[in-house]
Amino acid sequence: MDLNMYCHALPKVELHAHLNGSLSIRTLKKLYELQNPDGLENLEFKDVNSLKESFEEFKLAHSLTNSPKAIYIAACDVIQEFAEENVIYLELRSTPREVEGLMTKDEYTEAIIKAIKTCETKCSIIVKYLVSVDRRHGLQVAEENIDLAIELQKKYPKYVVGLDLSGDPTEGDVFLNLLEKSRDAGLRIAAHCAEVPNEVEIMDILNFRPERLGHCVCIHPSLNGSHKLFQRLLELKIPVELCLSSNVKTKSVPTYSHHQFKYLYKVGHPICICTDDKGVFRTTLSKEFELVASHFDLKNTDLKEICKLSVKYSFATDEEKKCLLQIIKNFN
Ligand code: 6MZ
Repeated sequence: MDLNMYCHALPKVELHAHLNGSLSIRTLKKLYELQNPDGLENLEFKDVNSLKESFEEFKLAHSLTNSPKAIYIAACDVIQEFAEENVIYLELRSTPREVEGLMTKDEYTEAIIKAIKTCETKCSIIVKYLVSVDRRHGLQVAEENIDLAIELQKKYPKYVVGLDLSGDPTEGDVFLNLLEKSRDAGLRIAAHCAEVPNEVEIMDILNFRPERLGHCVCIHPSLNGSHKLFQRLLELKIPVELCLSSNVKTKSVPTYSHHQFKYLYKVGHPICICTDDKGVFRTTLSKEFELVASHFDLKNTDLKEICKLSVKYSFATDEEKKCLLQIIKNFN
């Protein structure tokens, strides 16, 4: 089997996918038609070349996912697309959003849960929801979303398993004190960390010890980090969600071969491979595995091992982990 076929067929685990960044062009067009039944299509899809441009792209998705129906369609499509490329476990994250007159935050999150329930019966995939807190939206909104996440977890413990701290890393704050509250309530925390250089903030996030970290670009000294930060990350052994296309396309790292994957993988630090925003970065999880294999000379058995370890770092239950591991082990 060639690399392309192997990466597609491999049963994979996706731990870092933002709903509105994961919408395919097909889904965006479908949502546009829902909003404009008689209108001519007026959509423009640009390739992003910086972190700022990626945040501009989310605005298009947000303008189209402005009702519970649109969120439901979006979430169903994203889950189905991951399932079609043999993702067997998906943690989908999304920021609860209200749209005046059209949708409340409760309706937003309920639409995601409904989509997960629909797809769980139709596709062979386990899906969990991480409630996102956008650092740009300020303390009050963060508190509101954390309270909502705690309530949702009580109502849907099978599906709502964690909190994601995300948003434009050049803006806002990281609300670590508030996150403590969700941790006390039993929610696991996946925090974006070091997408841009900021030694003090990065050290604060590391010392908070989230269950998982996203990106961790500017930690290694060769990528605008420092020995101190890199040593601290290694010492803490927190699993890192690595998103190669996202980091290269936003120019957070200069090329694939410069990616922090090489430093972390070499020393055996826990990592997993993820898409981040498969729509915005025009990728798939299979492609991300191919990129890792081709740029860092990994064998099929190494890729399979990464999938097994990703199960370990996931927020699945012990029983689910056992089943997922069995599926991966049986794959040849
Ligand atoms: C930080 C990101 C991100 O929540 O509306 N998001 N936050 N860094 C990134 N790297 C490129 N990619 C996505 O999905 C879109 C939201 O996810 C976060 C941003 O807050 C973005 O608005 P949802 O489903």
